[in-house]
Amino acid sequence: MLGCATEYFMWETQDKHGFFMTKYSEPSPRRTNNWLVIVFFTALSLFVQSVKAQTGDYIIVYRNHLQKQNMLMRPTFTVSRSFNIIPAIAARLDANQVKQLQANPDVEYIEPDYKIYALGSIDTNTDSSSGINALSSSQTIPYGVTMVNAPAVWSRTKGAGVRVAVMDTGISMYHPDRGDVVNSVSFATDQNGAILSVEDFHGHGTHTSGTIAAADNNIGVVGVAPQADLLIAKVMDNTGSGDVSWLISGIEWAVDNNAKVISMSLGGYDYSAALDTACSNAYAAGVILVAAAGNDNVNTPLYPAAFGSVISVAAVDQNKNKASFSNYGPTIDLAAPGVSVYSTVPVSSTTNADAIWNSTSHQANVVLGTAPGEVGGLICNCGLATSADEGNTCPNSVAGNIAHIRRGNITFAQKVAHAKSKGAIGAIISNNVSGNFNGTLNDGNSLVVVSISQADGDELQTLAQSGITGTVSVDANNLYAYYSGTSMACPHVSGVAALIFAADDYNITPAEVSNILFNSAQDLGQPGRDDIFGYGLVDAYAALNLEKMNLLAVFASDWLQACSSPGWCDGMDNNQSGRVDFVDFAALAQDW
Ligand SMILES: [Ca+2]
Ligand SMILES: [Ca+2]
Repeated sequence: MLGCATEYFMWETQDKHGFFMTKYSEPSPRRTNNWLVIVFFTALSLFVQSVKAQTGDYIIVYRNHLQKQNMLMRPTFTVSRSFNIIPAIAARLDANQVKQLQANPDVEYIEPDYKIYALGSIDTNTDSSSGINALSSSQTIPYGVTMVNAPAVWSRTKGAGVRVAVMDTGISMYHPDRGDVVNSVSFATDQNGAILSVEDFHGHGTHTSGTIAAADNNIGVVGVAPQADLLIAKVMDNTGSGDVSWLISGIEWAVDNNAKVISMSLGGYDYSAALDTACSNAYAAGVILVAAAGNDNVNTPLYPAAFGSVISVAAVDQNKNKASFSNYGPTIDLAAPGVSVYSTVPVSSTTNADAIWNSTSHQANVVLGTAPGEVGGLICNCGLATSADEGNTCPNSVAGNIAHIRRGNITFAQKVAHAKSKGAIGAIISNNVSGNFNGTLNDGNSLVVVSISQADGDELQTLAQSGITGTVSVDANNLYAYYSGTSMACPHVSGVAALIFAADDYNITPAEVSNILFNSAQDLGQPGRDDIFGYGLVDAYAALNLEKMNLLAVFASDWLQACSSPGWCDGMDNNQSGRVDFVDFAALAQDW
């Protein structure tokens, strides 16, 4: 919901852009302002009441950074996370600690560390058997990318140089159609507090990232802004949920890494004042924030989408009708395709894997985090691949060949990292107990890696001693899938925002980008802004045209200003009006 913030910045925009913005702007900011104030205070009183002292995870917001720093120098509890974007920390507190902090005059407020959720999932109504082979098919443009008119502007820009930060479940680092990831980080932890890898074992983050920036090559799909630079922040775990504190860390990291767009296909119904402030501060720092409106077909604000500093995106289907699940209401800003959206997904545990030697297929399972593909060569025994002794080290001959590794002692990721360091192109991990198993490379890996049973491993161990060749494969047929949700609508808007930033040759502000997005959207449903589609369907082509007009308006006003100085525009009164005016400018601008 970009309401009050838009209005505040609108005055600047009008000054700068003159008639263009005033002509197109039609916000109803008073109503949304009041609404926001009511929500804010209702939520404030709710959480003040709800923080009854009990052990749990909290966000503690100090009155300023100095007071937070003072506390950090002599903490009375374990701090799990400290923020710079807001003067706050996250911590697990018991009842007494909560009471003490609530009475501390340095503390502005304490709120529970609420949960956030991924807002999209595999569309089971769509035939997944139409999955294309990433490595052999030609590239298709998903319907949503076409519906938002992205291909119509690709001759002008594909988003190059603009950093889009994706707050999600991570990304499949070794997807062959992955966009350009310039930096990545994980703020998600497991139940023991250990940081999870950025590798996406859920699928949601790889899917939303693909809609923004899947590579424009000759395979798979293509994103809205295929040359945008992706910043990947893992703020949800491999079940698709996370904590508000993880998201605040992700937003802070995105701002620190010069993101222009933050894409948030996630949310929850609990109002977090800390997250609200973090989003406002990111917006003030020059970042445009986009989020999914929610999938419950209700008129209920979902956060972060409903914050004043965030663009809330509802979902439409292939016919531009409201998606049956899409939330609605006064906080909706824009609509975008969110039903049966085709995009990239990681190799899943149900993907076909194979290990072949002696011309025989042996039962093999995918080791999650593997690269897809097929590799062949000599199979070399690496023992446990711990590099502790010669028997547990890959031989140099593994370079360009396949490592056979026994399970045990260290993680699969460590084993495969060792094999990779010796030049292996694939790996087979055999069980150390009876039967087959499913493993996960918790940091992802670029090798093709499968697992086999202990019995097959014993056979392979013996054969490899005297030299044997084989192949290892992980199917590349299921690297794309149809998902539905407002999570799928959100990245279409994020991608178009990136295209606007990339097309702009002056320092455009987030407020100007949102104005352009709203005023260029295709109106749907009731005329004008409405509670189902907001300002309408996001439209890259119309947005870039409007951006160009705004640019001309800025030049025109600067130019006319300069012409008021004596001697500056002598001889430019082409229409003989007695002064240099807009008509003269328009004639001049025709040649630009
Ligand atoms: Ca592609
Ligand atoms: Ca409308």
